[in-house]
Amino acid sequence: MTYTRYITMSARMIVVVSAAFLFHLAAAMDVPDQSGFNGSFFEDALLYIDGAVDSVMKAAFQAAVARASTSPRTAAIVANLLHPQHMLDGLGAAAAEFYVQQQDLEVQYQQMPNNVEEPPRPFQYPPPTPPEPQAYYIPPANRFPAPVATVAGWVSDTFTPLVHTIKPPAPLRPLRTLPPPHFIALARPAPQQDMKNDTFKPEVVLYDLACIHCECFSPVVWRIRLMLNYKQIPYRTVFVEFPDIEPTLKALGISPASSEKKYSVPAIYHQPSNKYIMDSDAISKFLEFTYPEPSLQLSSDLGTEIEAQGRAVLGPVLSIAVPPREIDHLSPRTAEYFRRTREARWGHTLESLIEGDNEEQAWTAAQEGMKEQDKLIKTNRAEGPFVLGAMPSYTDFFIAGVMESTRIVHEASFRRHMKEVEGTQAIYEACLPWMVQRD
Ligand SMILES: N[C@@H](CCC(=O)N[C@@H](CS)C(=O)NCC(=O)O)C(=O)O
Repeated sequence: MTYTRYITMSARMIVVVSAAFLFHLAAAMDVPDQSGFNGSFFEDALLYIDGAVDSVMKAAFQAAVARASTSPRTAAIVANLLHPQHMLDGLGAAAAEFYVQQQDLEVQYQQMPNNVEEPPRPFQYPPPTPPEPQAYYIPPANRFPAPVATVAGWVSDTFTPLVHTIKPPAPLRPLRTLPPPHFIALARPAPQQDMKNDTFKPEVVLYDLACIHCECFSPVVWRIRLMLNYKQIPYRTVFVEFPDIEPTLKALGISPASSEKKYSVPAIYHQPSNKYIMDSDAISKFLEFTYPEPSLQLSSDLGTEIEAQGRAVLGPVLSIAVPPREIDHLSPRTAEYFRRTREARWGHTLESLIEGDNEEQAWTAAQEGMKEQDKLIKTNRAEGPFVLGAMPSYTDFFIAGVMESTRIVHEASFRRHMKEVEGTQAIYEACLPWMVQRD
């Protein structure tokens, strides 16, 4: 009886131990959890291949491949890449790995996952044509450089394609200050010349004073420019810096009318008559004679009085207000020249002109004169906006030239001038159509 019991117990133990052994064996053959799978796919998969080849268990190998990814599509591709698996049968682990390494990938081009950065490119302007929204990459033979999780996202189409946006550089600052709003509102179709057109033949070259805005800012040159624009004479401009006026005009063979006079702009070259002329008075007479239509009255008693009074009344105010600000509108070389020559001539700094209440005092001192000036300017107001009524004269260009020059250098002085001598506003605005060509 006892023996029978021992035999029975022994048999049960053998069954239990065998079952435990079989379970253990089955567990050993199972694949590890997905959580432990965190490297390049092939490196990790080869661990399973080792086990699979050693035990020659096809099902375990397939399971390893299938569990390599949660994406069925990835599993399908991986299985395809490793096909034909039966070639591994009978190979040792090293030989199997070598075989897998040598396989050509059937998928030649793979979309890059979106966490792979492009190499930085040098700045280019204009920007190069934007690349395709998705970059392509030929993976090295039999190696997936990306972690399986990324590969899974990529083959299952769940990643967002890279979108390259190349930011263009900020637009360049406009060189010129914009004209004031009333300028834009009032300017009528201008006698502007299409210089880009091949048929444009300038008859006049206007030598003008250079400033950093590349536009006319000299009150005297403005008189001639207004006249050229008014008469629609085709011309082009050559801007000359203050220190270059004398050498430039000398080189052209121009000489001042008398030994007291110095080289100055405006100067013109008249191409049809092959003549160089310097000095605004001489130029205005020449232009009126050569281009009589539309005519411009160059002088009148009223005009002469207004110009003389303007010089006497507003001259002192503007010669205080303008030079210290003018320097900000000149190139560095010219600003240095301007400061050196003016300060030597006047015996004080430019800035001292507007120190304290100098400027205010000058405006106050001009009060009575400005009232007189306003009355004179409005003499013929009933007939039109200009000094002589309906038609512009050279005096209007004298006034408008001073105002436009002041506006460019110091807008506050321009506005005050227009407020104190009210009649100037109508003249300035009526001259705006002839201020459109300004360079
Ligand atoms: N008398 C000359 C004077 C013109 C004038 O003063 N021009 C100034 C520029 S607004 C000039 O050229 N200055 C040269 C200098 O200061 O070196 C005219 O009416 O044309």
